[in-house]
Order: sequence, then structure tokens, then C-alpha cells
Amino acid sequence: MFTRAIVRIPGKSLINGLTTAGLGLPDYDLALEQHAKYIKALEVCGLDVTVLEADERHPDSTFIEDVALLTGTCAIIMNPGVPSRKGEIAKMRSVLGDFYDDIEDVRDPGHVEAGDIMMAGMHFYIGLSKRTNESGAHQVIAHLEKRGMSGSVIKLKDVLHLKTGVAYLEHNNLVASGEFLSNEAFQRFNLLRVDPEESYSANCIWVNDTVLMPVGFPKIRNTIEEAGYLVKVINVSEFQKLDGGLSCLSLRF
Ligand code: CIR
Repeated sequence: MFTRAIVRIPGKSLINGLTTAGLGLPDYDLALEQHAKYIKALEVCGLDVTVLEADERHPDSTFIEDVALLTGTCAIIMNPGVPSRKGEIAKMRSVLGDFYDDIEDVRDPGHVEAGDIMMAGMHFYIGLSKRTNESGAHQVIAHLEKRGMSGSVIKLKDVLHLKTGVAYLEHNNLVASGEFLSNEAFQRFNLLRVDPEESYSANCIWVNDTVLMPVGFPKIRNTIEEAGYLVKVINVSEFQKLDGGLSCLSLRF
């Protein structure tokens, strides 16, 4: 069960965020509205949500998932793999200090963005991507192993982050799309397969047996409901324009 989440309000500079989506510029007012509804949905799932103020200097800082990994026992502050996002970690130690005594860091030459880390029980899959390298992944694995957890790496081909294409919904159920459907490492799960035309929906999140997913993906919604979950759909169109999705917008712990 999760009891808490941390989110960061998008700044006006959001429109300058990194993107490959080709979907146009986000509408800032609509992004704020969608973000407020996202917070509400987390609260309805029982989470106590800490809302951080906007950080205008960092356009992508609302994608707060990328800057820390929060486990049951420790927090690990990431080292983003792209220059414009490096400064996002500056205040995380004091923010996380309210919740964790045990805080580690990923250091150069290691880079990790936690959108590349998927927790499945006590094991953490770490995507090697354009943002996350071997050195960073092995630092994370060492921090986890010191505390009785484990990690392994997955090489990414097409997607930005690991969780762009997979989502663990607990109970051995894994939502998977594209390159991950045939990945050997994921065959031990019950795969909930996402069709190529619904690939954006693979970035969904389990919050205490409710699955939050983006609007407009009826096939995978049906599959997830048939697997026994309550589904709540949320419109995050303005964040999709920046390659972001539901998982990226919060740290859940
Ligand atoms: C970026 O390119 O870093 C942001 N525009 C999107 C980050 C999305 N985060 C995630 O998938 N965890």
C-alpha cells in the first residue's frame, strides 16, 4: 500500500520542456487543471499528497518521478541524464528528509532518471536508456542490495524511459507494450498486452488497487478491469505533449 505522494506544480516554463512527441505546445492553464485533477485522484486513492511549488528554472520539474527512487526503507536521489534536468535534484534532499532518514545519491559518471526504474515487490528493474547508464544503474543496485532489495537492468530500444512502456500493477500483473512484450525478463509476469495504437496507455499507475490510466484507451482499460482492478481515467494530454505520463507526475511511497 502507498500512503503518500509528492508532486510538483508545473511552472509556466513547462512549455519549454523537452519533447519528441510532435503534438504541439502544452496549454499551461489546461496543464494546471489536469494536474489538480491528478492530485485529487491520488487523494481519492487514499494518499496524503505533498504539493511542491513550481520551479520555473526547470521546465520538466513537474515530472518529479524522475528525480528520486523511494523504497520502503530508503530514498535514492537520482542524477538526471540530460543537462536541463540536473538542477531539479537540488532541493530533493530537504524535501525527502521529512520522510526518510536513509537517503543515498547517484553520482557522476552515473546517470539515472527514475522513470527508468520499475519496482516489483523487492526487485527493481532499471532501464538502460539515453538518460540512464550502466554506472548509474549499478550504483542504484548497490544501494538496494545493501538494504536487502535487488535490481537488474533492461536494455531499452525505442522508448524514453522503461516506464514509458511497462507498468507493474502488483499481483504479478504487468502492463506491457512494444519492445517489452517479448523481453525475457518479463515473461515471469502475467502480461496485460497493450496494442501498438494504445501504446501511450502503458504508462499507468497502481495506487492501492486502483489503476489510474490516461483517457482514450478502451482496449487496455477493459483488459485491466477484467484483471480485477478498479480503473480511474485521467486526462493528461498536456503532459503527453512533453513525453510525460501518469507515472512521471508523482513520487508514490
Ligand atoms: C523529459 O524529456 O525529461 C520530459 N519532458 C518528460 C519526462 C517523462 N518522465 C517519465 O517518463 N518518467
